[in-house]
Amino acid sequence: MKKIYLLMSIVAVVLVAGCSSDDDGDMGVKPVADFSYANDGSTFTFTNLSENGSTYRWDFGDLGFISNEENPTYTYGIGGEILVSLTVTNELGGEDFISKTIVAPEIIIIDIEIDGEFDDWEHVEVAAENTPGNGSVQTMKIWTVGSKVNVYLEGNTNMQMELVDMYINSDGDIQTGFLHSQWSEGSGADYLFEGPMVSNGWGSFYEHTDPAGGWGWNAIAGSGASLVSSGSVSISAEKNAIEFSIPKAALGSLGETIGFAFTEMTSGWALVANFPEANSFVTVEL
Ligand SMILES: [Ca+2]
Ligand SMILES: [Ca+2]
Repeated sequence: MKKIYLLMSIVAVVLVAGCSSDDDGDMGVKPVADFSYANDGSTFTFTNLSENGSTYRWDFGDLGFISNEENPTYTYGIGGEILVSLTVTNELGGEDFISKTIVAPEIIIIDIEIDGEFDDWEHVEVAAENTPGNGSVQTMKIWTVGSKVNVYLEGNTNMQMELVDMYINSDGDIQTGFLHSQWSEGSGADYLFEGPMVSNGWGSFYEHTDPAGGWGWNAIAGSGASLVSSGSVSISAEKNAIEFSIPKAALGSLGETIGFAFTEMTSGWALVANFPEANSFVTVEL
């Protein structure tokens, strides 16, 4: 028995010596993995700080996306804490590995539905506001991604939208269309919607016709139904809100921006208020 133990011990010593010899000699100088990163929104630029490496393998931590570039740039489709790993290998197969946790911005998906629920507007930025307490409409948001122009209006309880003249500068040019004195620093309304701001009311879109910028409009037959609206909804004791959409296809040849202004009236055509109180249309990019 003693002989067997002795033999096993000698084999073990030889094996350990053999492994040690491979690490030091055959794998070359051991690489050291390291990296830094910077981001612009969801796009991250990774800077490789590794030493003694010749090939690199990045695992971006979002299931399945890898890169062998030395200094990759990667745009995440997810947000939150993500574990990024880099494996560095030298020419002889020696390798090192490092992981770092990055934080990608939350991905916000905006999907507007005209349903009288207004949570879908939470992440859309405000396009225009009145001085608190003035007028009827007080806040406007516009979302133009997709095939429709979606609009959210929030107002005090004066905002009923029983009757509205909604002016739209759809070609982005404030010199073309109706030049409205109320918004003297920029109007150029190529379209007008006149009627109650409810879906399928008697309202209609009108196309501007007077080349001199005066009050000249042609009704577009059957166009009122293309305005899809929630109607004015009470959201608190002091506030009403409304959301509506207009198909982009209903607004002729669009420019790079679109501008809006409103004159709200009672059902008896008495003025309630104009929006915005600024003297040019509320304008956003398309
Ligand atoms: Ca909604
Ligand atoms: Ca215009």
